[in-house]
Amino acid sequence: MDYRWKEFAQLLLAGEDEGAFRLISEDGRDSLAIYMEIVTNAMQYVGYLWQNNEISVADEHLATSVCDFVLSRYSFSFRNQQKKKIGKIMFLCLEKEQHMLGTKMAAALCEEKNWDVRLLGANLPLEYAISSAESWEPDVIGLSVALHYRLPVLKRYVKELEALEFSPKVIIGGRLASTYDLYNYCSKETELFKDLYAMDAWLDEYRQEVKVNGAS
Ligand code: B12
Repeated sequence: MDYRWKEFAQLLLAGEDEGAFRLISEDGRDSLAIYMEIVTNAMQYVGYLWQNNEISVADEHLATSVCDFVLSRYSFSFRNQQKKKIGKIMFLCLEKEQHMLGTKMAAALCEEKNWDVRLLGANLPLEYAISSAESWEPDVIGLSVALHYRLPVLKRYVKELEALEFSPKVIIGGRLASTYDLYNYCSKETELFKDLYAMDAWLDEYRQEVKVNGAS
C-alpha cells in the first residue's frame, strides 16, 4: 500500500491516464489521503527524477498533464451538490507561479466539503486577483507559493487582499509553506498551512464556528 505513489508516478510518466485513474479510484482511502499519500508523493518523486536527470523535461510535462486530467476526473465524483454552502473560497497562484496542482487538490477538497469554490489557477497578477475578489467577495482566499524567488511579491498579495473592504481571510499553502517559515510575509490574521491535512482540520473548525454563529 505504501508504495502506491511510486506505481502512480510510473503510470503518469508512461502517459497511462486510465491506469492512473483506476489506481486512485480503487485505492479505498478517502480523497484527502489520496491527494497527500499518492498524488503529492508521486509528483515530488517526478521532481526528484527530473532534478537528477533520470527523466527529461518532456517526461515531466507529460506526467503533469496526465496528473492534471486524472485529478479532474477523480474529484468530479466528489462534487457536493448541496445548495447551502459553508462559504466562498477562491484559490490562486501568485504571478509567474505555474505550480497549480496543489491548488487544484485544495479546491477539490473544499468542493467536497461543501464550499462554493473558484479556482483561478496559475500565474494570476495581483490586480486581477483583487478585481475578481471584489466582484465575488469570497470569505477565504487561498494563495499558493512554490518558488522561493516569488516570495517578495507574496507580502504584497497578503497585504492588499487582507485590506479589501469585505475582509477576506487569507490562507497560504504550497511547497514553500511546508519548507520555509513564511511568518514574515504574513499578518497576524493570515493562516499558514504546511499541507492539506492542516487545511482540512482548519476547514472543520471553520464549519463548526459557522454553525455555532448560526450563519449557515
Ligand atoms: C510539475 C512541476 C512543474 C510544472 C508545473 C505545472 C503545473 N500545472 O502545476 C512546470 C513544468 C510548469 C514547472 C516549471 C518550473 N519548475 Co517545477 N516542478 C514541478 C514538480 C515536479 C511537481 C510540482 C507539483 O505538482 N507538486 C505536487 C503538489 C501536489 O505539491 P505542492 O504544489 O507542494 O502542493 C501541496 C501542498 O503544498 C498544498 N498546497 C498547494 N497550494 C496550496 C494552497 C493552499 C491555500 C493550501 C491550503 C494548500 C496548498 O497542496 C498540495 C497537496 O499536498 C516540482 C517537484 C516538487 N517537489 O514539488 C517541481 C519544482 C517545484 N519546480 C521547480 C523549478 C525550479 C521549476 C522551474 C523554475 C524550472 C525551470 N527552470 O523552468 C519552472 C518555474 C515555472 C514557474 N514560473 O512557476 C523546483 C523548485 C525549486 C525551488 N527551490 O524553488 C522543483 C521543487 C523541482 C526541483 N526538485 O528542483 N514545474
